[in-house]
Amino acid sequence: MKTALITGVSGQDGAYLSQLLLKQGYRVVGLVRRSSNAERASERLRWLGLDQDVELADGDLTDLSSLIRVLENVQPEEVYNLGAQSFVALSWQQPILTGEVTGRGAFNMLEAIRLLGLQARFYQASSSEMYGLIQAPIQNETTPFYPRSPYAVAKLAAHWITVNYRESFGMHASSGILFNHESPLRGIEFVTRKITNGVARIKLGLNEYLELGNLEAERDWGHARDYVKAMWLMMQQERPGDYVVATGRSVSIREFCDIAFSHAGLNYQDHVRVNPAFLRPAEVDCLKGDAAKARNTLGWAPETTLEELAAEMVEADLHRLRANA
Ligand code: NDP
Ligand code: GDR
Repeated sequence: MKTALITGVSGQDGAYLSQLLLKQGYRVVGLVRRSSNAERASERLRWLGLDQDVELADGDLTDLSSLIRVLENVQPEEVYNLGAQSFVALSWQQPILTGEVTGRGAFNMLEAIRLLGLQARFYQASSSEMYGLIQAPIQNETTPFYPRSPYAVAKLAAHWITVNYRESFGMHASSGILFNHESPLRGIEFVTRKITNGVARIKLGLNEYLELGNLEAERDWGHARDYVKAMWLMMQQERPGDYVVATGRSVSIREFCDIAFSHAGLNYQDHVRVNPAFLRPAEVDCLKGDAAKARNTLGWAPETTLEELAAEMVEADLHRLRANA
């Protein structure tokens, strides 16, 4: 039985990755930071019915000693570094914390593995945000990066230290450059979930309007359940590497509103208002990924359409609100 350690296990991807690894027969240990409400750490795992199956270990990406202790105890064969301050908009409010967790956290984890002499394979959750001010209309592994937020700058440092430890120390360290991926377990502050939750609230008569920022930004959105498969596949390769994971279809926030509101029989134009408070100091206007390398080398392809994803998210939000009524 293989053992995997997942940082960020309480987040969206941590939950879906746990599900996938448990199905493959892994022992899954998740790193969680101490909270005054321990229940919250397992909330997403509980949604997937996995809270009894994932072991939790206390630690924090900013605390090297805790990472060393956990790695020493757990002795994982695979380490998935998903932990981050992952909300781009917040990274302008808390740039230093974002640098510490999202950037230096990866340095800490790689260094902990190296200091202990573990043979563990390492996955870094890199991001399409690193392309920022895009240098090519469709982005692949060779497209130059141009980060546009403190978050993206931190992710770029984490990405390059992963490449560097691979090249310097021969570590099996891979970096997945994942484009936006969503699900019913997406945090409510991210735009897709904010929209699907808004649709559900409007449908149930709890609100009349939804306030958003830039409706013209375009994103290449996939389903988190599909994307965690790509992470696992990277770790099963004989050689480590960097892979873009994307659908190749890019859609504006406005179009996503149209899809999500239409699913509930509503017209988004009657309910969406623009509030400049949600605009960002620097925007990433358009992202569209070319996942040919993942398709050809890993045999990976997305399985869920954007319409299916939006429908699943709206239905889940309706269900949640009705259950809490
Ligand atoms: P989430 O925001 O849902 O989850 C982030 C996780 O990181 C949470 O479990 C959080 O714990 C944990 N975390 C935060 N700070 C620390 C810390 N100091 N020490 C340890 N853990 C910490 O993110 P996603 O699941 O959506 O994304 C997973 C990873 O993939 C992130 O690194 C993200 O930046 C990256 N990514 C995501 C994409 C997406 O579209 N979803 C696309 C590309 C990259 P807590 O619950 O305690 O807050
Ligand atoms: P992003 O996701 O910044 O791409 O980062 P988010 O959903 O926050 O924003 C996507 C786009 O929507 C626009 N937008 C709004 N965004 C939010 N959150 N709220 C709004 O009201 C709103 N209105 C318009 C944004 O300006 C932006 O253009 C996500 C995170 O998961 C990162 O961790 C990850 O690395 C990248 O995806 C790939």
